[in-house]
Amino acid sequence: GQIFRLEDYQPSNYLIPEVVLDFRLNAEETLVTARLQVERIARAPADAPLILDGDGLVLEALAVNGTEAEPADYDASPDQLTISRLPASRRFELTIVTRIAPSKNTTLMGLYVSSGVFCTQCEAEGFRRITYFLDRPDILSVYTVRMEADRKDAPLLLSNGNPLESGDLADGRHFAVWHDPFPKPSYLFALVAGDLGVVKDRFTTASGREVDLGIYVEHGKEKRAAYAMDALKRSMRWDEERFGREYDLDVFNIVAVSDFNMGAMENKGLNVFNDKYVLADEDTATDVDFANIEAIIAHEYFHNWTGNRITCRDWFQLCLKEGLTVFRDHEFSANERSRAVKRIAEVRGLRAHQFPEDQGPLAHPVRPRRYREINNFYTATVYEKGSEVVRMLRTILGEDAFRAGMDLYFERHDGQAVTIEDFVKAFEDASGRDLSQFSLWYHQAGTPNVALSSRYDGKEKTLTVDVEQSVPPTPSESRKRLMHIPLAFGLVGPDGTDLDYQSVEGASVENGVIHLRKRRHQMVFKGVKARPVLSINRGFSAPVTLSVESRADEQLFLARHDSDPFSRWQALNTLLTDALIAASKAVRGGKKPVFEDELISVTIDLAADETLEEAFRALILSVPGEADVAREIGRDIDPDAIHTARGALLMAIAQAGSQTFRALYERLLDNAPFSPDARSAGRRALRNTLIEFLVLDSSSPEAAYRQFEDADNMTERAGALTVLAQHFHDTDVGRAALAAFEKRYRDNPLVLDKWFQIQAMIPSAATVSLLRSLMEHPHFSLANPNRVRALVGTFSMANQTAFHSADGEGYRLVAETVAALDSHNPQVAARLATAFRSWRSLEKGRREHARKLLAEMSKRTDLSRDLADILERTLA
Ligand code: B3K
Ligand code: ZN
Repeated sequence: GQIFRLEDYQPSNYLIPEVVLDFRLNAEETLVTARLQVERIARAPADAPLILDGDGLVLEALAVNGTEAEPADYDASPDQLTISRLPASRRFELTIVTRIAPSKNTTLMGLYVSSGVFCTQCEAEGFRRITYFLDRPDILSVYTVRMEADRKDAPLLLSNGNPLESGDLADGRHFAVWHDPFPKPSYLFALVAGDLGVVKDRFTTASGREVDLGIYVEHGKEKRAAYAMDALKRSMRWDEERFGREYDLDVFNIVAVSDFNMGAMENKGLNVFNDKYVLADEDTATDVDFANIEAIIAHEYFHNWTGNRITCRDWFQLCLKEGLTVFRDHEFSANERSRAVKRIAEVRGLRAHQFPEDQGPLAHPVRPRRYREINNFYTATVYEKGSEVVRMLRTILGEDAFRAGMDLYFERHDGQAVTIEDFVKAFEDASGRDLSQFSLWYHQAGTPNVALSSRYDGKEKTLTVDVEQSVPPTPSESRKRLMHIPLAFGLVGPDGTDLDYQSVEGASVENGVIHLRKRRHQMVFKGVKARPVLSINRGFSAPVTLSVESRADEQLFLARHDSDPFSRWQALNTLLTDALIAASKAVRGGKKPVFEDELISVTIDLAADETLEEAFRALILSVPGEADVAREIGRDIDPDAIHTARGALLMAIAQAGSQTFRALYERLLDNAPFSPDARSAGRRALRNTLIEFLVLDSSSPEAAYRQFEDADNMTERAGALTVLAQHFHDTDVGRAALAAFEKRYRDNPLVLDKWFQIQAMIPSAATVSLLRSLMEHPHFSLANPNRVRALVGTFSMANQTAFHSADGEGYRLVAETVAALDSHNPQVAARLATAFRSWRSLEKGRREHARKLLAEMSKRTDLSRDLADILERTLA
């Protein structure tokens, strides 16, 4: 297949300043008329052909300046329209008529139908499935969109921008016209037509613009959109206060649809959402759902400036909008909730998703240089590591210079399609600093490692710290350059407060941050009055792995006393991970795993510490997952040994914490009416972690079943059901709970997804056959991405023992699903296939099963470009 390379970028010979689209909407057959004002750029030759992108299109008619084109003057194929003879004048008008079939569109790209509602998804290259176009993000056009449909089926007609006019037509048809005054790339085009309910509100911007807000959902679900509306208004205010960014149209609409390839889409003025990230109330959504809704509503809204007003020159620059916008939504959530808890959750996510990507065959730089299929680059690296890079920029520059850089970026590039170089330059110019070494974070793949050791000299009162950085090789990048790594730190004194020092040499240190720029630094802190414990990479200031030479008692001390809550969690997490690695080794060697008493007691003490917030204590009790331990082991992995080791650790904590946990669980019971706020959610999170220890300690499902029955909210109900399924799935109580849940929520797809998901996580040899029978369930369908992700996605990502079952049956199940999906929805198939990305780090038997299946799959001749690309890179 064709490979696209960054260095091949060429500006287009033609621009399309204006687009008028006309849609005759009909599910089976929709006629699209596009009237394009085209402009040849001054330096292009007059006979330069105009080559428009298409994808599976049928051309009905083509006219140039209103006159039907001669067949000899153009060539139309489903994937391209080449016009070789064009008027001599630099400006002309093209009229293109295409015919498309929305109801047959199973890829969910371009125009399709979801539960009877017409909707579109154009990022990255879906617009070319609607009409022939220069479908690339540096072509910015002003759009006017006219839609015509049956009034009965589609009383609602929405597009980007502001509504212009609407009215009735003959035969029960009607129309509406929308106009978006802001030039935008085609990937931000959207339309929605259907019969939906709405929640309306208003927002007045800082400078007094009145904005009509609408969230459109299936009839009857309006009440469940209230939280999303609240999150939207808070996002709009926050962007004004924090970044000085105001909304710019008279309306802002969000539409929730049930068939969607990802989370949501930031189309200008008309965001389209996976309904999973809109709909919530206490009976149907967990606190995690509420938090995700808040974050994604904010994310898509923030794109209005970082992505829409300033967009990407080409798709290699994807992180320009995604990394930056993730950083902005992280800051928003940190502001609305607990900053420390939010940071820990982010780091856990980064390590669970981005680190394995960066350490496996799919590794790529935050700004890639080549791709075969751009949809495969909406990755944890582009999004989450991209956000970490922006966060480091802020750490290095400080809040004020960072904000000045953002202001300059907005001022300089509003209305443009730009690059990462433009972005970084704005910060260099605003701060006067040289960011060239720092920019390597965008260009170089791989997770850097920092090795550290320190020694204190009591007589001289000096602390000497030796630091060394290294970046491991990644596919097609064997030699790495030295990075600029900002490490926030503290010297924690005997009483737990940070010690001062008089001077430091060997590396530059500013505002509590060490700046590594060389391979090795030997740093000497002078005037350190007592022996400190070094607390390093506070707040996870740099996305690196650490190899710290330190004693377990020093880590325990940090877990108990560090003034940075993130570091306390990190210190404990490091100790627990090390203990689990040792225990897995023991299990594999046929020995019984043992855990240090002190490690167990610090865990329990922190969980019980009433001076700490409940959400933080819940994270303390969420001991590292099986996949976390596997990742740290890194090679020759035996998932069964890890599972046994982790089970033993949970049991050890459960037994030692028995009394404490029982009392705490009762105390946390909240009789107040439900509220989704962070404090209440934290209390529920802690109760949900405790319930697992209670049932383990008592070897009885009873406490969990009681919580399942008594819960007045989904967080506690699903939490209890998860514990029952994990530990008591083959008991009557476990089966009864699963059956009751199914019965109660059978008609609510989003909740039924949780039922599928909870079963997909059951750690048992029988889970593969359970999954096969669930795929025959009347409510299972390969056509609905949420359902596929809930069942098969969860299985492949969150069920280490069953997915990696030693007989290879877990792999087979996923491989078969991928193959079946591919002809239907290649994007979802390719995403599911990335579950195999760490296959080389498994022990020999499993590795061989995975290799065989991957090789078998990649031999098929009918693979989509999406899947072929993932398979090829995974096997390389
Ligand atoms: N920009 C979209 C993602 C589009 C994915 C296309 N395969 C959502 C977001 O990041 O906000
Ligand atoms: Zn985004």
